[in-house]
Amino acid sequence: MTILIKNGTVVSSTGSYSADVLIDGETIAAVIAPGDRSLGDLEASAEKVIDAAGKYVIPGGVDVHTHMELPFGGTFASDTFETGTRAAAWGGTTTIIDFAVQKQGERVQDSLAAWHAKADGECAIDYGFHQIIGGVDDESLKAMDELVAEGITSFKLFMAYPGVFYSDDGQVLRAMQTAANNGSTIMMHAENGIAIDVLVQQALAAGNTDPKYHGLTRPWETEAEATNRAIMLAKMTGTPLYIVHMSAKQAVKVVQDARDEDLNVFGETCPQYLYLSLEDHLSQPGFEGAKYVCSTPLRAKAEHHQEELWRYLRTNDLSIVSTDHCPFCMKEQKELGLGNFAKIPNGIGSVEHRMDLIYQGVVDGEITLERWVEITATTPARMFGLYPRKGIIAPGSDADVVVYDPAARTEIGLHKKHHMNMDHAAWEGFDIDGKVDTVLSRGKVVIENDAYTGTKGHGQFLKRGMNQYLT
Ligand code: DUC
Ligand code: ZN
Ligand code: ZN
Repeated sequence: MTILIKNGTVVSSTGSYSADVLIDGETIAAVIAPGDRSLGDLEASAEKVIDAAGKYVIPGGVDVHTHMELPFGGTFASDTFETGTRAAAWGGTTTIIDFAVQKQGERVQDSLAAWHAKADGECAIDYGFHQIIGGVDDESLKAMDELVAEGITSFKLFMAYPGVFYSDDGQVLRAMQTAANNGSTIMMHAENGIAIDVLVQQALAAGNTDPKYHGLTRPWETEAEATNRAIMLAKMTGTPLYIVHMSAKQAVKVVQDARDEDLNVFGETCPQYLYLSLEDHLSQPGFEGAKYVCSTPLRAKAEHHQEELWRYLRTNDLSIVSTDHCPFCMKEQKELGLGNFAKIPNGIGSVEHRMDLIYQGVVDGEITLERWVEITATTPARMFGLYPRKGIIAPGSDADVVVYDPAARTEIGLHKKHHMNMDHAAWEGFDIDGKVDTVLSRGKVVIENDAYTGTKGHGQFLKRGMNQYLT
């Protein structure tokens, strides 16, 4: 099918310009200047014409941090690959990278096969995998080399969650040495889990069981310390290091210092850390704060982390905004932690809202239009070996395209209106100046006229190349 998107403003990470976009089958065939004499013929021959007058035409969002069906705390994240990728499409995200999870004693290859079994044939949009290594040993290290050949080029380790996903410093070092050798990127959940566990036990012993104590027992020092330790270990090995879901300004300062030393260290943050806080959300009365339990935790508004995170997005010390989408229902899931905050499953659902929430940063003057595209699509694609197939509107790239209407509004909060498999909305009350109008995934219209027109199984598995930012 040929589709012409005409009269729009194409936005890339480097500039915005008036152009028409011609799609032939699954890829972009041409980006055409207005007034080009061939346009009339192309319009006449296109099987479908989308008028994007007054709207932005951007590459589909690339969310490199999601957890569909993640096993956590005795339950599973409530979105399946089917429901989660459909919700992503509604929000203008056309690629996700999810995390396959290997636990101690399990073969890495088996865990990857289990993730393929969950996702293959289910997704509305394209998807790839990172691999979590929860049990670093000789066998799993060897498997890392094998996975690189299968297009899994990034591995996540945890300095938190002792007894579950945790790796000690020696294990981290060995995994980093392996990554340095095979060219892959280490992703790090940087929190000092050993110290956190002591604070958690002390809080519970003192009778402090409410959700807000989740945040109070994970102070910013635990994030900054682990971030520094991860960077030092990475420096010893020469591996590229990507710190996930950063929320503390002091931790990002450590990343900034490493980047100023020309180290291949990269920082990611998420919408929840840019908008939600310990005081206004995690400390809500009763058990309401459970909706906002995630790790790293929401930080104190009074300490001005949010303003600093936006600033670090401008200076590129934070390079990417992903979601860490990890939804749990209140009923029977978050409720597992009634009377004990440590048992509340960690995670917030946002995969549908990321593009809108970060566009609000453009409206608010925090970032430029081009930076919005860069941190939500272009850089994620380059960081994780998908560029220029994803992350840009250019001839030859996949026709993953979003027509975004800056004149419309999105009431993202209402839980009956969103499409994630949750019984509540963590973003209740958030209204955005902008709206996803039309979404194409590899040339197929998946969202149009406020309706989902995609299909389960359209999304393909993406074998990824290497990080393209390495010096
Ligand atoms: N943090 C979360 O909030 N959820 C899943 C795992 C994690 O690291
Ligand atoms: Zn994490
Ligand atoms: Zn995560």
